[in-house]
Amino acid sequence: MKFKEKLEKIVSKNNSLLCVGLDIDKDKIPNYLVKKYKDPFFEFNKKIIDSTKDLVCAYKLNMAFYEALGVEGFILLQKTIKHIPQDIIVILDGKRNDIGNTAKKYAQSLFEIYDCDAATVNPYLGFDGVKPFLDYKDKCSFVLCRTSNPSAGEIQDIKAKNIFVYEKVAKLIKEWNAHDNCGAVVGATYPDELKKIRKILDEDIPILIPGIGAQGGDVKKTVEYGTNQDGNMAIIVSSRSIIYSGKDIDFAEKSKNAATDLRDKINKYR
Ligand code: OMP
Repeated sequence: MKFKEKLEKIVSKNNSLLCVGLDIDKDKIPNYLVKKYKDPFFEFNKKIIDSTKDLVCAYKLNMAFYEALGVEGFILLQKTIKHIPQDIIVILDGKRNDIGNTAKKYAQSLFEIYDCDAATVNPYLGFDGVKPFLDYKDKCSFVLCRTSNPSAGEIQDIKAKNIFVYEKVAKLIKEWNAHDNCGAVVGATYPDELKKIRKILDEDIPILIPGIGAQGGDVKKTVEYGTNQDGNMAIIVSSRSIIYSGKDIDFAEKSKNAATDLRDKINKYR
């Protein structure tokens, strides 16, 4: 099944644009898990997935948090992906890229070994670095367009030939979308830029929008500016504010409540 077909199905089934970020952090997971289980990280992810799977359209796993665990992290990544129900989108966030020959190996690892539905991709090297990802026509490559961090403007706000770098990237994403499998990453912390980027992109190009919750992005503006006219094609990410909302035995219940609140708030503005 093609990525966008899968996305539309799960958005409609769970009535949700919410993506929960499974950014596992050994300093933040409840202590009782570490004491009680042999594999506390998997227990954590499993419980979060089981309690939120009816509330999300996607899970995003940022590879940094897994790679920081060493070899065990790779096993955890695979086990976690296998535990996610088949009809929910899995996004692997590695912000990968390199020269074409190397990017091909990154794409192979993400899309074949881990078998994710989508990946985040860095556009800095231009098309030949992005093409190996786009060659996987059933998958989606979300290209960094306007990132959510405080220093984002240092490079992305440079104006060349009268347009900002992030606007140029948005135009390139349109060009790179020949197989209907390219998306944009735009931070919720930059609503004005999000509005401009949605206008540049076709109605049909999905935008992955992190920055809600811990980074303080505005939900109303994110939904109003980031979705298309039907209130779709935006995947709105929150990680820490959902998965670390509880510290004790009831952490999964607390995450479920936080995910429900955010899903409903997003739907209010769709
Ligand atoms: P929280 O701030 O905890 O909700 O996590 C946000 C997640 O989205 C992290 O995995 C970030 O690395 C990721 N992210 C951003 O925060 N900003 C960006 O501009 C891009 C990403 C991303 O590509 O997902």
